[in-house]
Amino acid sequence: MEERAGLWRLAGLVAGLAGLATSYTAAMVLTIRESPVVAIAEGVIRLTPGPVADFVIRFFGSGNKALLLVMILLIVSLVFAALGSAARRRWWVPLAGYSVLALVTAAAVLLQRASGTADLLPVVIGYLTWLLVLGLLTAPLRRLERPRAAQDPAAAPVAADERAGAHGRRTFLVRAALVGGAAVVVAGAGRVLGTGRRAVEETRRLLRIEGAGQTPPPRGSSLGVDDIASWQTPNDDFYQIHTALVVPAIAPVDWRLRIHGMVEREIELTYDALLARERTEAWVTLNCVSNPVGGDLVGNALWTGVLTSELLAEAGVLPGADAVLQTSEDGWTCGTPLEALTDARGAMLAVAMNGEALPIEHGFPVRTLVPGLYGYVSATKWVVDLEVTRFADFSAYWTQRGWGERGPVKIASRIDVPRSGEDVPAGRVAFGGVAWMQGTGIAAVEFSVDGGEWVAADLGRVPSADTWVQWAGTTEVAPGDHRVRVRATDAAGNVQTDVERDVLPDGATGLDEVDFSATDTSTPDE
Ligand SMILES: Nc1nc2c(c(=O)[nH]1)N[C@H]1C(S)=C(S)[C@@H](COP(=O)(O)O)O[C@H]1N2
Ligand SMILES: [Mo]
Repeated sequence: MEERAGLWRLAGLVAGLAGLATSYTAAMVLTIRESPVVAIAEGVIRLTPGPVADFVIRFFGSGNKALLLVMILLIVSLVFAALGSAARRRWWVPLAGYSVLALVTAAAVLLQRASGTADLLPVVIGYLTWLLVLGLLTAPLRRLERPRAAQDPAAAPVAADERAGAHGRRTFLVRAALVGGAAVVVAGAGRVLGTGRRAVEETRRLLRIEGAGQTPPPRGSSLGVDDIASWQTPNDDFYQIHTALVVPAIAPVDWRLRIHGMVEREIELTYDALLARERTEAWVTLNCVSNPVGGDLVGNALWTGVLTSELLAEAGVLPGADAVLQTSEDGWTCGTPLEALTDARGAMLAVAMNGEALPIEHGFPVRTLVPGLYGYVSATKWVVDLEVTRFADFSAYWTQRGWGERGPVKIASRIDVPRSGEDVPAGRVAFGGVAWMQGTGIAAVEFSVDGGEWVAADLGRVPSADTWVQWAGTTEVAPGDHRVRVRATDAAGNVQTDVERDVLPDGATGLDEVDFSATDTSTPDE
């Protein structure tokens, strides 16, 4: 019966490794920075006491991470085999074991910098693979285990029993081989996806864009109120919107931009040629047309790049053109009014974001950025082609799907403080948030509690009309439940409308409002 015990262990091992393979490849497909096993390795490194870690790192040189991975793989392999073996007697042991492993891994993933709940998907996929494969592999084994004594000895002669046993064993081995083979293929696919990206990630990390990041946020841009979105959005916190499931990993040496169409002369640019040109740098707020009132698909960053107006002037735009059809490496398109790319607003081909080379998710190595337009008509990530043309002659990705052809931003303001449902002490209550109208600028922000008078808020300082502005103010609030609303007025005197419109087709309107309650905290007189 020793051989049979071995089969159970093998079942556990194959199921375990299959789960690692699917979770690894899921992480690569979702371009999560690293796979769950690496997250565990990093967690181990983080939790290892300093002197021990120092020793390990010095002892194994730079190979320590690989070694740690191999050690983790060996240990979990033993655990997997043990779980398979335990499944023979008690089906719930592997279930419990997988659950503990998944939870530990989930914790390790969440410990990583800038991870979100989506990063847990590979863990879930691995967990499901474990359960599925173990069930698949142990089913034939379980049939082998049926106690013979319970059966009628006459009905199950020894020869037939042995034949059934051989059959069950064969079924098991075939399944184990198929699953093992599939796991190798899946892991291999993940590796191909992963290495391309890792190489680009490494290139990007080592890249220094000379002169980028020299424009600090203006003094006074932050009002110093806790919980208002920070005036400068860090790259890791900047919202991401893209249709690509696997984002393009483009090495700068492979990048080319073609400017063509209704121009006197076509231009083809390499990354080096682009970097060799004179650069511009500006703080610009970028927002998504799908951002609902009060939503967070908006961020403010320092962008460094080359003015599109200069490139288009060099190409020589022909009369009659009114649009530029932009195409990204992944085939996404948008149509941008020609004027927005040639006027003085400072539209650029951006190479850096907050002083660093663009993060891959934000369009590395080059993206477009146009102040005053929603991202879906302007901010092409991984941009590779600019065709000067006419709106009448094409229709771009989102326009084909019912969104507006031109996408000028709309004036907006948001309440960050207090949070929805927050309980604050009654009396003087602090309110605050952000407001934006790129291209025009924000002149005033007011808030009103329970439909009462509009209270003017203080505004943070801004370097131009193209960024959001922080606002904050206080007013007396009595104990009880309340609702605060906010509205902005732009520098042209337009007051934000309270008419509510959906994001489709060209951006939401309406006023942000937050419900909160105020509690009497004054000490009653004795
Ligand atoms: N290649 C590509 N570029 C794209 C998109 C996309 O789906 N693919 N989405 C656009 C949209 S809708 C927005 S709002 C901005 C978001 O840019 P971000 O992800 O850097 O915040 O990118 C734009 N550029
Ligand atoms: Mo968007």
